[in-house]
Amino acid sequence: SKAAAWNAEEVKAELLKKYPPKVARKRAKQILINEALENETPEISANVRTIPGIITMRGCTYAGCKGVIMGPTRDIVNLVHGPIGCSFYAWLTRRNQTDAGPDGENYMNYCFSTDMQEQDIIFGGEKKLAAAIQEAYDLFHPRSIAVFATCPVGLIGDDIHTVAAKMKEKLGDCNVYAFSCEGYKGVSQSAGHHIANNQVFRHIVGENDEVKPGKFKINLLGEYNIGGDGFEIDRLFEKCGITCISTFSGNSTYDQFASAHTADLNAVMCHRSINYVADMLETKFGIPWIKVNFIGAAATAKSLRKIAEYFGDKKLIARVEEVIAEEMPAVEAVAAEVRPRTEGKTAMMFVGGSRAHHYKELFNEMGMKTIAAGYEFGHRDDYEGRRVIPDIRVDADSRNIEEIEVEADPTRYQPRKSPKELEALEKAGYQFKYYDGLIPDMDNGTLVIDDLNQYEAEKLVELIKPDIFCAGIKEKFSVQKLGVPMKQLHSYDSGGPYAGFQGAVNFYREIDRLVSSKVWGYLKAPWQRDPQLSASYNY
Ligand code: CFN
Ligand code: HCA
Repeated sequence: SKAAAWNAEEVKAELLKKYPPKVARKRAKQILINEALENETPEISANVRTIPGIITMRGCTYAGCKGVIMGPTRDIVNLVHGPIGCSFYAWLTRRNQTDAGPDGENYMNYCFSTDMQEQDIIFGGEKKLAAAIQEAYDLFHPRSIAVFATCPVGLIGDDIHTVAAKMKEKLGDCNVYAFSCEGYKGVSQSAGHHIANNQVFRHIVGENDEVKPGKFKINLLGEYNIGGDGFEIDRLFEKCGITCISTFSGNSTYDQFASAHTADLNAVMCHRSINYVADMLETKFGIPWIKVNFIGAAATAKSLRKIAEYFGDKKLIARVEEVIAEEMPAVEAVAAEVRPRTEGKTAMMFVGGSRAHHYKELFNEMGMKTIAAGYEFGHRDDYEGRRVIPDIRVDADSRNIEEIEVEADPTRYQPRKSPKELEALEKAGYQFKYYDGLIPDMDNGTLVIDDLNQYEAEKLVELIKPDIFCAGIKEKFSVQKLGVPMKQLHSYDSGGPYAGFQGAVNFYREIDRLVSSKVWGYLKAPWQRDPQLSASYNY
């Protein structure tokens, strides 16, 4: 392994060297050298604005709301009010998969947009939006139509909520509601998650009180069926005898959201994107939530056990053990097969708001070390694994950006207090929720970097040369051109599923192929490698 050949302090200094002093000071608070085991890692600055001029890896609020949270639901018509590019460039790129069954409704392959033009920007687009809702209704008669605002909608002041309410009333049997998720709001996708959570809770959850059959009823929150992950998790739930009432939101339906309040437990997979729904279900309906992670075979086993323990049913606990015992041998066999080639190799991961942490487990199982990791838009609670349970105002108006900023209130989030201070806070009535966070899980001396940008990504790869680099499409080719294999942990390139037991097997094999390939050594042309050849070409 090349791991020992670099020094974290030097790397950090090198990353900051090119910035003007003010920018360097700000970035320094987002680049940490991990010492979490001694609990001495300084506080990370997260969920803050990207400094203008920096080419961030982040996406926008519209992406977080329409693309991430609402996008994977198959029988809601997701209508984007905006210029066509916002729809076109988000069309099926996330690889969230759907199986509607033989007769099921599925609008996933469609791309619905009002296709705003210059005249709509000047004279207003409300009439065009109402007409588009009517057209979608006439064509498909969907159970529900969701309207999403893009940047210009907020700038010109189209009142999409009033249009949606009027159309809902006019259509009668179709729930129509809107999301003020203009791309420029907030600092990243994260604001869009919050807006989507609030609206889905206000307009859909609780609409269907019908009690579904099943003994152990859960909702799976924060699982989006990327590359079929959700299908593998569903397979395991079924095998164990756990009933999944709703998934937020991979391969989900309107009715699943509407019935979510009939479940007994919420299992939260991606905390960042859906914690607001988890909190609201707890506050309004008394359904508690636990953190799970189905990325990694050990993590999957642990999460299934956690769910069974919550119900405390002897038969369920025994069944879960049976399933684990049945599934693990195949996983362990492949892990043992790849390990001679993967052991000791190094990985870097810069993804979203939970995967940079979740995937560390899978690399661990292959004997690989994560030497640098970070989120694009995680908050401090995602880094530190501890948060105050907020008192959610369920009826707060999500059109108001203030509600999003509630989270920045320092009295609500006290994640890095000493045990004594925490005790005092707990006595004062604050309730904490604890779960695994990225920082406590990283080894000493590794790098934790928030909102990594394109420049720093290339610098990191040049300086440390990891055996594999994981991020998104914007990083894919610049990294590979530096001679380092790159795995997309958003879309999984064309692969997956990587969740659950079968997913772990897929991942081991894929990473083995990538880090063992000799192709990266042939990246330089002969004359670039050999000075003598180079001289003879340059006569
Ligand atoms: S599927 Fe999720 S797991 S929802 Fe979130 S924070 Fe994004 S779209 Mo890309 S891959 Fe990524 Fe996470 Fe949760 Fe995906 S790490 S950035 S907004 N994300
Ligand atoms: C988004 C979606 C994204 C982008 C992935 C990428 C996804 O943030 O808008 O940059 O490759 O997972 O599809 O995160």
